Amino acid sequence: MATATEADAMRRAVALAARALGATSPNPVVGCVILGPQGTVLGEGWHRRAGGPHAEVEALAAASAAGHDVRGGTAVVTLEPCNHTGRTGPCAQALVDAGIGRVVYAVADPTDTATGGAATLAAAGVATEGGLLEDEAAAGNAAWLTSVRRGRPFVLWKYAATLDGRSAAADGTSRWITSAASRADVHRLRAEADAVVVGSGTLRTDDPHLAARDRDGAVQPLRVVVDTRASVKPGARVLDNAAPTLIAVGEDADTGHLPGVDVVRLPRAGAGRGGLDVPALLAELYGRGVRSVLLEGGPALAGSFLAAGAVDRVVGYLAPALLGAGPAALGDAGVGTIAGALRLEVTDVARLGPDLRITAVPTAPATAPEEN
Ligand code: AOF
Ligand code: ZN
Repeated sequence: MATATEADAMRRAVALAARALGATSPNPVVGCVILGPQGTVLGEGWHRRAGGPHAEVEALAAASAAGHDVRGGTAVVTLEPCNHTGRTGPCAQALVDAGIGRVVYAVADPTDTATGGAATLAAAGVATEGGLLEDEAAAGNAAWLTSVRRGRPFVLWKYAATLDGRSAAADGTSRWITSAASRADVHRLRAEADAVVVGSGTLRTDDPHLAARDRDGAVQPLRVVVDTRASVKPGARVLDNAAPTLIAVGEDADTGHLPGVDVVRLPRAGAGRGGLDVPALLAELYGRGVRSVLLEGGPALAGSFLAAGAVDRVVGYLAPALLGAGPAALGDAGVGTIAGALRLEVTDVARLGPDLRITAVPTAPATAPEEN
């Protein structure tokens, strides 16, 4: 049974892990706290970058740099220590070699490559316990865990709308529906995502930049434009050097005006929908190491993702304003009748300045409606 001190250390480890959100893909975020036999903190660490040292190794190094003897201590870690030699050595063995006496972890490693650390530790005589604050730690790693389970990136659809659900006025103007506080929060979402995806309509009307505002250590997301006919203009802000950019176009699109731009050709969506095939887009992004996608718009693209069962979380920023006319936040999502409504469960409600931020997840696992 884990102690209260270990639970506190796990909460700390979850917070440490979160520091690297958006920076570790295709790897998870992981945090680790090493406790002495009396429960004092000897070292802390977190996984900062894919290919860099794992959290356990960072924490052991921090303890050693501080001159602490970790023998007989406890390692508290958000993910089961890995058992494999990948870009770095196996953490289970590193903990055994350091003389750690007990390991408490939150979430079992779900990958075939790295799993088995707990068994290795137990076989070496290390007391090992899994499942401490599993839900909190899993929530902190939701994008990575979802991507492992589904074999495609985790998708968060974000929109901003008035209380009557409109994202622009009748004349198309949309700046700024929500407050500065909400917009700052969106920059945090961008910094935490591996890729930010928009459609060509949004590009035309807003000419968005889509980079994350400078934040300590933030890795810029890949900016992705779904642009079936390659309508993006060479001077678009999204094509500057602030962050990498990928333009996804149809197989037959003319891209002669986009020399030097990273372009991928994808099949068209089936079943009478416009635009590109969403699963093909996600597969392309997954192949590029993207594990979390922030889908920013517009309404037609969001509808395509929802119709494809490819949205894992919805974050809506609702401004206390009414427009009464103008485009809705969401376009056709393949729902023809009330029985087909995509039902969500609200997981969080927050006030951001004058606005409301509502976070919700699909109640049934995200599958294409056709499959139901
Ligand atoms: C991490 N950081 O702190 C832990 C991980 O690519 P590699 O060789 O670094 O291995 C990545 C895998 O190792 C990862 O998918 C996960 O299963 C396991 N544990 N990974 O990146 C960490 N503890
Ligand atoms: Zn490891």
